[in-house]
Amino acid sequence: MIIVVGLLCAVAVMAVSFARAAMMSRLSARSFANHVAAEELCRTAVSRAMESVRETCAGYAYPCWISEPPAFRQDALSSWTPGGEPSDSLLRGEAADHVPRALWSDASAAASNAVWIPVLSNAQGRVTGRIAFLVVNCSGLLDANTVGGQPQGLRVDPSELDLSSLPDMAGGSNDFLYCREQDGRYETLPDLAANGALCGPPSNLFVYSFDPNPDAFFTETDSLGSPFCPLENKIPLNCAALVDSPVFDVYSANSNFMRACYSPLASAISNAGIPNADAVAWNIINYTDPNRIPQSDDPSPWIAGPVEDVPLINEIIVRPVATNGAGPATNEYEVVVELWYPFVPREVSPEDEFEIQVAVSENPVPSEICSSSNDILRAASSNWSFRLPVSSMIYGTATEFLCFTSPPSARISFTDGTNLLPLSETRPIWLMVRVAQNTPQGVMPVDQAMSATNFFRVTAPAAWSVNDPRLNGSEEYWTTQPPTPGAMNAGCDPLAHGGEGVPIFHRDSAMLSAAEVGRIHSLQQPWRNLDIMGGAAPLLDRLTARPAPVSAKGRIAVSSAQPEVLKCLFHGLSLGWSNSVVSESCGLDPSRVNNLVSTLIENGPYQNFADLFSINTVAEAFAAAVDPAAPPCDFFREGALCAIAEMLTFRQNLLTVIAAAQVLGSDGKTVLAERRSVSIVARDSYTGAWFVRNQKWLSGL
Ligand SMILES: [Ca+2]
Ligand SMILES: [Ca+2]
Ligand SMILES: [Ca+2]
Repeated sequence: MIIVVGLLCAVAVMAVSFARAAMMSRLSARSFANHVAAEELCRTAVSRAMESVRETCAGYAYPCWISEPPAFRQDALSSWTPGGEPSDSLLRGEAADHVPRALWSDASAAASNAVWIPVLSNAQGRVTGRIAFLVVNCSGLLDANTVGGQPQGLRVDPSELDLSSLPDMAGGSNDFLYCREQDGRYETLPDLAANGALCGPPSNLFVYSFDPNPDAFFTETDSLGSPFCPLENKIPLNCAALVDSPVFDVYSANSNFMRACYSPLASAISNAGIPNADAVAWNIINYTDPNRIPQSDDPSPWIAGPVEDVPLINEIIVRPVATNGAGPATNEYEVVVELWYPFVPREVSPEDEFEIQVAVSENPVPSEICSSSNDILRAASSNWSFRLPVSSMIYGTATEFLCFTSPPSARISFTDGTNLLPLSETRPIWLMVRVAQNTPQGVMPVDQAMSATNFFRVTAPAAWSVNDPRLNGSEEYWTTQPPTPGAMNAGCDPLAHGGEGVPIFHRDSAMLSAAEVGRIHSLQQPWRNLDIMGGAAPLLDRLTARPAPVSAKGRIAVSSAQPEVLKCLFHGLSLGWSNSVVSESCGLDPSRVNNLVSTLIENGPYQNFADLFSINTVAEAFAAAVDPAAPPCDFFREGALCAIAEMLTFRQNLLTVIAAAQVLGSDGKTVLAERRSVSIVARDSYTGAWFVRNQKWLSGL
């Protein structure tokens, strides 16, 4: 009996224990299920947040939330639904450490407006949970993992940025870079905050950057941010510099080059709305190709063809020779030809084997002679014609201009048998001047003066000057002027009417930045190059200096609203050029940089380069940022843009999403579980595609 009762008691105890354990398991299972449901809701909240980003960014390359409903701030967006119940602060606790300080005021203002969005169960239509979110736009910050660390070099990589002006740095940028080296990659903002060289929580720095392809551009704005956004690849500028096989058969390019390189380039230029697209394309090709022979599809490209950095015929003087060099002038004449080499950084050396050819004839010469590359001296009276080698020419030195005079043996004279007779309408001479280069293919003309069809008819002593020697093949740009042998011509003003100025920069190798197209002669008027901070800005969107599509890290959004980030782009920047003798350099003016930065912020955000320069104030601010003491020429005027263009992106949206989710009980009020997370989301502003770079669960409720 006692045993039986004892057993029953034991069984009863076991049953109670079992029931209790079962209840505990059930509770724990339910709690676990609620916890999982809350995490799932939290992920849903991130997706819902990105849906809000998609809606508000449709048609824009950069978030512009300032004009949206009241819950939105410039760089922050929060969950909102009509009549929504305010969510408790999304930024409490650990979450706050994930917001860059530069964005704190926008983030906290938006967070205070965040509301819960109810989540309804499909089956019963009752509220089973709710979500809230805050999206902080971190696109306009610097990627702490990639910026800085390298000296200013070719100025094409964000690692060349000078971080020393950044207020985030406590002990100078070197300390920061040293700590970064020790720490390795930063994955979250608190991770970055542990870098001992920052003066506090990161403000203008972020831990990620992502531009899926800087070498693509969009062709239509309305569908920006959707999968239907039409994208095209940018066209390489450096085709002529980078192809391995020979491209040119003397003056013309082979068909492979024309199909693969020239045609896409000319089309892109034309599609950008630039006049004279063919001529501009050939100018780009000759700027980048290693030779100095002007190539184009023109049968005589040395006459009015593309620009190469060769000695250019600048002034032609026919003058009487003084008796014994000092006495009164006689009716014996000499020709003086002035060459100008206005190019940097390249120079002309004797090894380049340039020569000047002056052909003088007492009879009209068939125009075919002018347009043929055959030696012109054979077609002229050889005793008045001459050729002379061109030795060294270096811009900024005494050899920038060189004059070549008829040798005594080639002086021009007419005689009646006794006396020398003057030049006159009835006793004219015909004159043609060329510069040629001795190449492995033979002596090839590279420049020719006056016009394609005429030997130049001279009936009296005079001096003829050209305004822009690159246009010296056209008669219309020549005028008679007081002679200026060895100096800039009377009637030449490289800065007139917004002209580009001198020197003219010419590489004969690959461009480093697409913005170098601003140095390309546009052929429309003297001293005009492509205005990349104006009508030619669309070229920056369509052309690339890189050989192939790349993924670039650390690019900076020029639409950033953070002044310190934009200032960093220009900090410590030095602009300049040098040849073997002369160099010119200048920095930027800090107060004018501040003005440029505020102009950029006031007028942003921007869709692309064309949009950036659609208003003149931005171009003016770029030009004005350069030290006012800098030489007045486009090399410096466009220098600040040229130095940053390859580091910019319009495609990179980086978002910190703080999400909260609650699972609610059957009364729709009791909170059964809550989860909060912070995610870094990278978004392609062109297609709207996005991915979560990392998601971290936040501790505590
Ligand atoms: Ca060239
Ligand atoms: Ca060439
Ligand atoms: Ca001159």
